[in-house]
Amino acid sequence: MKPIMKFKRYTVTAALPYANGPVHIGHLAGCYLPADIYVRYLRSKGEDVKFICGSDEHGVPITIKAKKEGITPQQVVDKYHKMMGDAFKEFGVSFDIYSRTSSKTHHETASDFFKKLYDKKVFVEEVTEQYFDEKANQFLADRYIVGTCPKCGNDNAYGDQCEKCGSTLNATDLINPKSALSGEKPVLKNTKNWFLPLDKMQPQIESYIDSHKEWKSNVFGQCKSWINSGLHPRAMTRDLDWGVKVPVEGAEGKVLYVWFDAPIGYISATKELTPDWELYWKDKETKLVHFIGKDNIVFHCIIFPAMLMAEGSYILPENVPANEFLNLEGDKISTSRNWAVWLHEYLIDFNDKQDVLRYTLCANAPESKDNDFTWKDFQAKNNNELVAILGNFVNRTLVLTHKYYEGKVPEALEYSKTDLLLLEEIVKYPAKIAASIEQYRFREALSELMNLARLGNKYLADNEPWTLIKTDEKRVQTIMNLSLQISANLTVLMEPFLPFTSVKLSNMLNLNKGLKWNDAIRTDLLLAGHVINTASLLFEKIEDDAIVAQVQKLENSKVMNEANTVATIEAAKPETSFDDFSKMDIRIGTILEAERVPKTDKLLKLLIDTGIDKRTVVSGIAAYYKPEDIIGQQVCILVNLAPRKIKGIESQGMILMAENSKGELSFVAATKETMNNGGAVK
Ligand code: B3M
Ligand code: ZN
Repeated sequence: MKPIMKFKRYTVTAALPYANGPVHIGHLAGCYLPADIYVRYLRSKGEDVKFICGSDEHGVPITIKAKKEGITPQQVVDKYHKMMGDAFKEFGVSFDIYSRTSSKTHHETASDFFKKLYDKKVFVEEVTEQYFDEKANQFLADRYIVGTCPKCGNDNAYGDQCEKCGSTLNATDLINPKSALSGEKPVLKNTKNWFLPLDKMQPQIESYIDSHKEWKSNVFGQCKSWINSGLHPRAMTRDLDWGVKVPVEGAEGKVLYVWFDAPIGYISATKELTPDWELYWKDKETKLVHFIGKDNIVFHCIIFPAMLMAEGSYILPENVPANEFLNLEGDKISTSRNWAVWLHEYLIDFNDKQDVLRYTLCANAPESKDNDFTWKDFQAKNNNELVAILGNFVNRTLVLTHKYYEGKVPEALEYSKTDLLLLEEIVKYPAKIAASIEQYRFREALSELMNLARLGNKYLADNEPWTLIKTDEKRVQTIMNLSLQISANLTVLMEPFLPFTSVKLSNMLNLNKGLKWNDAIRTDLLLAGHVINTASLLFEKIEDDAIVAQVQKLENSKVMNEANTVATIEAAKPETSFDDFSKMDIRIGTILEAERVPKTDKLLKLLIDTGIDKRTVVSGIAAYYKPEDIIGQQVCILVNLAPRKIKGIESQGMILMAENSKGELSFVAATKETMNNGGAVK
């Protein structure tokens, strides 16, 4: 175990999102919300902290989006940078700066960083064969290539990463690579690039990772598995025209690899924020923490630290609390399929309910495994927890205070035994919640916060001040005083999680605005005689129709998607000559027999009368037709296809099928029953 180090200051970053689309709940739950809770907590503890973020405006995701929308990459990033920044602000994500990697400071910082490594001869300069799309006349970096992952067989792996198994890849590792631009098979062509020799740095990187056994097990485990399979040199430059120009001679037409420039974005943003930026990046007493999603682990735990080590003057990340993914109603969140809850749309539908979403996403955060967001659960969390527990407790407390004492905090006269036990419990919460937050266990922290509200609720229910008021007014004063103290402590402790509600409650209680985390170990934040303000509800019940509307909205995107899928039928295959086509001998035949091929789902064995002979054909139509339904069916059959063994049966031809608009296969045949077998199809 490492000695627990006390840090003087904190640099906390949240992954720089690609500026190629609006922000959805998956982003928020993945890293921005936990990072914000962590930072708000640190600020409340009085720590010196800088919270850094900005848009990642380079890389292929941007240029692909630009191509799709028919606008320039600059127009793409301008549009989404603003939109993302606004969404974060509206949800209370309290960055000290939200910058962008297209800024001048960033271009200079990234360029200087590269130059420094270049001058230190860190890079290995190498001419390698890279994929080139001859049709598009350009080299294909990373996401411009798709193919089959050599590790897990996923057919949609990118040239730099497989999102299914999380492996980092080089484009040449992909099986059956295809250009994302033209769909063509790319060719290999020579080009010079600069590589970070991760292989040579492996011992250093390994001992760095090994010194962080306290990291979350998903993070540590992934790092170990990469290291164990051996690190490879990785190109830090790309043949592209969008990005930070490579600042050395002989690098025309090349830019820095986006995963080289993007993490430096954290540094550039800090530079823009404060002239003291070096303290936040180079002082050993600074704790550097990166909040990210799981697909970014290798870049933050291995590649970026390797860059920092090679540079030499920077501190290394102290922790990288990565979350897993959040799904939506049982399906992967997807921008292209519009399967998402967009923050800007949520705000239109649930005006002023940012904290309800923050609460649900935190309570359900994918901290140790992928998790699911459902609208039903959102409603339940609001109605059964926020309204029924936290809201109910606070509301009863404030309403009774107004009713019995005209809004003046009553004095606690004499504590009963249960009061004393309660007081003992209350003061434990700041440390309990803090311990969970400091270990990046935000769900646990939030449930502790709710336990404090539960405690208050139970206290009111057990003591029934509304009954006692008739018989023991003095006792009621103490009960109400204690309930008010719990409300005040809740105001302080909820702030990282529910900042909007905290402000609202603080105003209702007319609390001193400068209260800090450790003030919540006191039980006298509200002095007797202090006057509180009018009470209003902290949370409102969400009715079924609002939830049904959201589910319907998602259903609509599903329907739209299906419609689109049919509309975007695969691109036509390359041209074929008439001569080639006319070589095919297609006849009309009739199915005489049909049976399933054992141990397969798709195959039927057919006996077909072709007019010239009777032959066996194996056909993959079992999903669409039952054998007994197709006896007598006329079909088009290609009779001069070379025979082929399928599941041990020799198939002597192929029947022609076509896809209908629902994507199902149907027969291509003359409908007139008078058509004779053997008739050639012309
Ligand atoms: N833009 C990937 C992403 O948005 C990337 C993160 C950069 S952090 C330096 O998932
Ligand atoms: Zn894979």
